[in-house]
Amino acid sequence: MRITDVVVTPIAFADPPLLNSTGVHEPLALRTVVQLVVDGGVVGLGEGSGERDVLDHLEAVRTAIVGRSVFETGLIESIVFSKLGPDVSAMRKRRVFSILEVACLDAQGKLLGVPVVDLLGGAVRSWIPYSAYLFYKWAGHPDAEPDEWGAALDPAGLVAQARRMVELFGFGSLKLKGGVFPPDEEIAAIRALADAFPGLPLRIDPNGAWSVETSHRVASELSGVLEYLEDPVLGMDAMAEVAARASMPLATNMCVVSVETFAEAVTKYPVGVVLSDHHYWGGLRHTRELGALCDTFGLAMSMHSNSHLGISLAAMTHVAAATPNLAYACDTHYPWNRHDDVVQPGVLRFVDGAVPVPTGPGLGVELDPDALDRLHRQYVDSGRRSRQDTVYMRRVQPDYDPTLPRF
Ligand code: GKR
Ligand code: MG
Repeated sequence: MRITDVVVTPIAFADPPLLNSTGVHEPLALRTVVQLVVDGGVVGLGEGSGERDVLDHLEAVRTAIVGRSVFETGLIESIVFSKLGPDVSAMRKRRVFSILEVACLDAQGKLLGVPVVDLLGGAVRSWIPYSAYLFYKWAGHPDAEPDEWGAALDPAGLVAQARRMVELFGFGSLKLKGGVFPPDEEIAAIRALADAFPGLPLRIDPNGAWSVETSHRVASELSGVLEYLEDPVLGMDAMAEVAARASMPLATNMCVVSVETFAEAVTKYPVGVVLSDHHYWGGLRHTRELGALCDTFGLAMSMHSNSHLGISLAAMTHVAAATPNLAYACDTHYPWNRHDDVVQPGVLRFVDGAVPVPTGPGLGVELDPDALDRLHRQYVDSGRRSRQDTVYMRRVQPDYDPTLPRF
């Protein structure tokens, strides 16, 4: 059960031109895959951000982790925290540790012959509902053919995108990434979705693109239409001001993002729903603990996502299965990136918008070494080392200003 090697592989995979409040997704998204090699031949898998600093930090802790047992996740966490030193923030350390923790839990499950969810306290549900993650988008990347999804730049385009998402994956709730067009256009889009999909819960997330005043107005116009309103404004105080007058709960993955900010949240109550994300809450066990904290303080839980592949989807599914109050349908970008996955097809599938909790040992997914190689070569050849939505947007619209709030 000793770790004999930590293999870190940065990858780049195809991503459509999805618009958000800071620009647009580039043709390639970056991720890191970690293979934790254990003596006896078991390999634990982890996936996380592909940003340069994460790779550097993994490299910095790699040799200190070799030789430890995969069951010593507490010790590995303290190694990561002490090795990375005081100049690296706790949040950045948690991002690094989470990749290693998932790989350790995958290896533990494989050694014991049990699924990861059993190492987190066992499954309270066996299927995890996800929501359709709708984006305004261009038909294709500049200078490229239109992609399989086509354009979605107005209410009709978003309704068509939602229909395809629901047809392909059966989603039972819809989330719109907003903060792209003036709020009245986005209100019209939500209304069009409500008309086209009566009864389906709806959410909008402008990632802090609105002022407090605009948020009050949108919240009042969409009263009775939204399941929750996610991050309309930036900052805990502004969120609390909007929350005080909104009829629907506010939700966040931007102002309650750590134990430190959680403490502030329970005095200011900026949100009713915390979006967990094991990638930055420090792994699956800390996410499970966040569930207990939310329960204690009367907050509901949902789950945040960023562009990701199947190792992360498996990890998200296991932790959601083990967290009783993670009851809202989780976010996932997976439908946008699924063609380039690094795991073998079959285990991860959507039926009626839900993913069955894998039952095989560990995460229950298997690496596809050819896909990993191909995506790693793509990473090397692309020369891309960080996500730059604003820079990419400026190639098309040179005067694009990402300053928030915009509306
Ligand atoms: O993929 O453009 C995107 C999203 O805006 C993502 O970066 C956010 O982190 O999905 C996320 C969110 O809920 O804020
Ligand atoms: Mg969000």
